[in-house]
Amino acid sequence: MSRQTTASTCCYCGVGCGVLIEHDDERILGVSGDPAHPANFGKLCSKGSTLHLTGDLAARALYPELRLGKGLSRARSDWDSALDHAASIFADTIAEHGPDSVAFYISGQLLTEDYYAFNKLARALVGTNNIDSNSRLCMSSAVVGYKRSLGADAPPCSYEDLELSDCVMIVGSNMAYAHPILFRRLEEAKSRRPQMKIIVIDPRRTDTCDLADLHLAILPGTDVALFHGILHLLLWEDWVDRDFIKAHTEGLADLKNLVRDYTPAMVAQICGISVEQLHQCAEWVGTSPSFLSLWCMGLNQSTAGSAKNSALINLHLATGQIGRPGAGPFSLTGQPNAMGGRETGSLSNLLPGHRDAANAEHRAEVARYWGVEQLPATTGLSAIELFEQVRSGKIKALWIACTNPAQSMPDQTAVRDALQACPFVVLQEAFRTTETAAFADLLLPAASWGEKEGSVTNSERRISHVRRAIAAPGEARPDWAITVDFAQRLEKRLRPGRPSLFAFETSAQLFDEYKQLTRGRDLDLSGISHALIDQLGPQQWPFPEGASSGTPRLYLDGIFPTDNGRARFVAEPYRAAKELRDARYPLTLNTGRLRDQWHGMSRTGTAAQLFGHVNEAVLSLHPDELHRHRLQAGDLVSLKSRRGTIIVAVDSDDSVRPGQAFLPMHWGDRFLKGGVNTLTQPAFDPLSKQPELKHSGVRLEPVNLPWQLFALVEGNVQQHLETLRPLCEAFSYVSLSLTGRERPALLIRAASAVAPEPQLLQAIDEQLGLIEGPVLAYDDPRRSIGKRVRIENGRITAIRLAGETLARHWLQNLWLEGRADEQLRRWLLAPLSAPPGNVGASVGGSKTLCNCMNVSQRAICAGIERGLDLQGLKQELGCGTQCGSCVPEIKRLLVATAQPVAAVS
Ligand SMILES: Nc1nc2c(c(=O)[nH]1)N[C@H]1C(S)=C(S)[C@@H](COP(=O)(O)OP(=O)(O)OC[C@H]3O[C@@H](n4cnc5c(=O)[nH]c(N)nc54)[C@H](O)[C@@H]3O)O[C@H]1N2
Ligand SMILES: Nc1nc2c(c(=O)[nH]1)N[C@H]1C(S)=C(S)[C@@H](COP(=O)(O)OP(=O)(O)OC[C@H]3O[C@@H](n4cnc5c(=O)[nH]c(N)nc54)[C@H](O)[C@@H]3O)O[C@H]1N2
Ligand code: SF4
Ligand SMILES: [Mo]
Repeated sequence: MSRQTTASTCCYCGVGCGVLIEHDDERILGVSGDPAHPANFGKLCSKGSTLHLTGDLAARALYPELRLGKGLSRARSDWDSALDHAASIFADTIAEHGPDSVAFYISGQLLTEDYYAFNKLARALVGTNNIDSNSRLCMSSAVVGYKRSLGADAPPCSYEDLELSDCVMIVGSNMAYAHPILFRRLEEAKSRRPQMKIIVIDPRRTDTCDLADLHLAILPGTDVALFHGILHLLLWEDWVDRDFIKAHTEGLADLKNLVRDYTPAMVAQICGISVEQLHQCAEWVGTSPSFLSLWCMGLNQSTAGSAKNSALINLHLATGQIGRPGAGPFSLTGQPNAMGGRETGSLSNLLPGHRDAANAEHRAEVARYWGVEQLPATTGLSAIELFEQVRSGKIKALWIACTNPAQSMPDQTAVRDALQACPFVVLQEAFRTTETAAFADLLLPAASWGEKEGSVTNSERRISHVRRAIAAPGEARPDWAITVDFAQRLEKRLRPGRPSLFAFETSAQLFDEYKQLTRGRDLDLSGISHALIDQLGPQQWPFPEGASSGTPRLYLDGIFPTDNGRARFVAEPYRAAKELRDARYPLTLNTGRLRDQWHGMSRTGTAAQLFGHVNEAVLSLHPDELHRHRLQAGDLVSLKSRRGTIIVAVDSDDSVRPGQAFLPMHWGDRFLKGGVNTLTQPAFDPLSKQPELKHSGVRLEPVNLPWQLFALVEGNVQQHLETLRPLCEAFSYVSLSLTGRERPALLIRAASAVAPEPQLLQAIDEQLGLIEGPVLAYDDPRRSIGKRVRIENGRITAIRLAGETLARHWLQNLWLEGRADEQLRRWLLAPLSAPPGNVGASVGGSKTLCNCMNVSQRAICAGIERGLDLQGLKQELGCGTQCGSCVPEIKRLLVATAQPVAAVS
């Protein structure tokens, strides 16, 4: 087969970069940035550029699988039987318990056409508003913020504004990790125009702070107080745009009354910053010729998420910093098509075309267009409420697509109970390995990135055509096709003899039907089609029929899509996060992203290379906090919240303030026993219903888990993971990851209070290939200590240490170097457990900073010691020369070496 290139988009974040997929019609061979795509102009970050290395077929869902009774295991089925079965269960449930006894939980990672099919299915055919998406955990506070402050859910800016702005405030966003290509654009702009001011507002000192002129490490959840404090100063200093306020806004009087109380001293105290910092921030916001704000989950994932969004937009309205180049409130959308979800009505309270389910006129418009008598008026359930009602038994059939709630929803114990209790769970998934897959009664294999066609909208309202490069593996089908097929079977039962609502054969037909519902609305994209994007390239809405180009910026005329055309100041007082630190839970747990992992790791977790940057879930704590708890980096602790407990290793990290703790969000039960969201809370914002995933009260308790296990095994890592993870369930602490680039291996660390039964260890050894063949073993059953290594062709291919694991770094390094020498043999066959001689550098120290060029932190530090600067490091080691994602970290190492900080005693 000849090599070909297909232009498409990256399936990860909301930047929406264009990618060129290199393939031979059967396999994807490589990816590169699409130079013609206006989001990234050819660049890709460390996740985008490794897309072709992910998606191991061994982890993919390939055939429909059906479970015919709880307690039984699923068996392979075929599409006809599977979908007929699902249709009959849904039809029966609806007939017996009404339309609101079923629900759909979908995802910001679906394509616009997929969403549209799901919305029509739920609202027009089933007759329920119980259709919500994981965007409830992500963007719903921004949706409320835009709608109530500006009148419509429309981010008004363009990426270009990052380059044009004089003052950029990045708040609750670690864009260096989460929106790297936009961060690259900002870095370049700042290096061209160093006078541009960058403010970062984040309780942690993240890599994003690398670019900041001012970092406000506010106390978690205090953003509303901060924004009101800034507005207080803007009004006091007269840094406001009175003409704009008068001509284009309403409601300032009430807000003025409110913010009068937010004096600098009080705000500085609430936020845990200095009055000088507050003043500096207000001055730059108020006096810069243009002011842009960028925000993400630090604002949205909060019980005050809606208030935070509106309080930030207030600052733009007061200064007239909206509707012109380099200015405006600009939410960074998380998922690749969270925007498309909002446009098509994929939250329970919305309807297609930026309409509201609670609005009778909106319902009538859509019902008329769809040719049904009416749409349901009952309020639909939002994600947290939805799973509550699954748990209480009110929802009896649940359809989940393209999301992994058994990993990503807060309060996992409740979520897993709900999934367990639900009589019928359907899961439409590309990977059969996810935590949620274990609960599915029907697993439907979905085509994934590179295998499906449709459209997505990125953060700047730009619609791209997602193109298919290769056929989906096995029997996997595109999401819209699965949904339409199911809907056709269901309508035969629910509306027999009536014309089909789902006569779609291509995704373009779905798009063409959908776009008419946007006609005349703020997001009017009736002029766009798949073919038009192919012709003109990706376009920004609004793009009404007859237009020749899209719309880079909204509200240039100061007219807003509210009833009277005026934007609204929103006056809401600061409310603290729900779980404040107290004597029982003295730490605030913050959770968030790592650079190289994506959410529950169904895709990124298949590439060993992507574990190189951070190999294990560790709890970051300030050195003082470690000291106070008498802990050392690497120690295991029991981390408790009001909802559950997990056991995890701690690390010393002075980018986290004392009293706080940070855990990456990515590790679910598959990779870390219990998973991170066992701890997080379901409390949500009253308007957006978005849960407070960023702040949970926790405490640390010491654990005594003297019996430890370390294992490493090469080969089919997905299969090893699948068989070994359940065997590890008996241990208190279990952490799995992949390692190695050329020869990927599965790595297991586990610990428990007492040694396991010998049979369990034997079962594990069997899986590891450490029973027979070229295996060297030393066992001391009396001490419950044992070591086994498999050596093939002079190289280690599997390791297992039990009891204690002192030699693990040494062995892992030997494995990495492909060595299996006499010294190893002698050590293996002796009762010694500690490694011979020098333990060798810990493998932890060789964390891969530059993933593209495979350059370790150790190599970079050595280079810095030799006197190399950034340019020198790039030239000599090649690090940071490709995607650039590691440059902020390299710069930090350079700074740390230049000004050694006093060691913490
Ligand atoms: N590498 C990577 N990139 C991703 C994703 C991924 O999984 N991996 N996921 C994508 C998705 S869906 C999303 S939603 C985005 C999320 O992108 P971000 O929101 O940028 O990422 P997070 O790390 O979740 O959180 C951002 C920051 O909020 C801070 N924060 C916590 N509490 C507060 C607070 O009270 N106030 C303020 N001001 N800040 C606070 C945290 O310390 C954290 O640094 O990333 C997208 N991009
Ligand atoms: N503690 C904590 N929890 C969080 C967050 C946090 O910051 N902290 N962030 C929250 C946020 S912002 C988000 S967006 C959520 C994300 O949470 P999830 O939505 O659960 O995240 P993913 O793991 O990306 O799930 C997407 C699933 O779709 C599958 N998939 C991939 N491609 C396709 C496809 O084409 N079709 C189908 N049908 N399936 C496909 C993937 O294998 C994956 O299992 O997590 C939330 N949870
Ligand atoms: S910034 Fe990275 S993850 Fe996001 S779309 Fe671009 S390449 Fe993909
Ligand atoms: Mo998200």
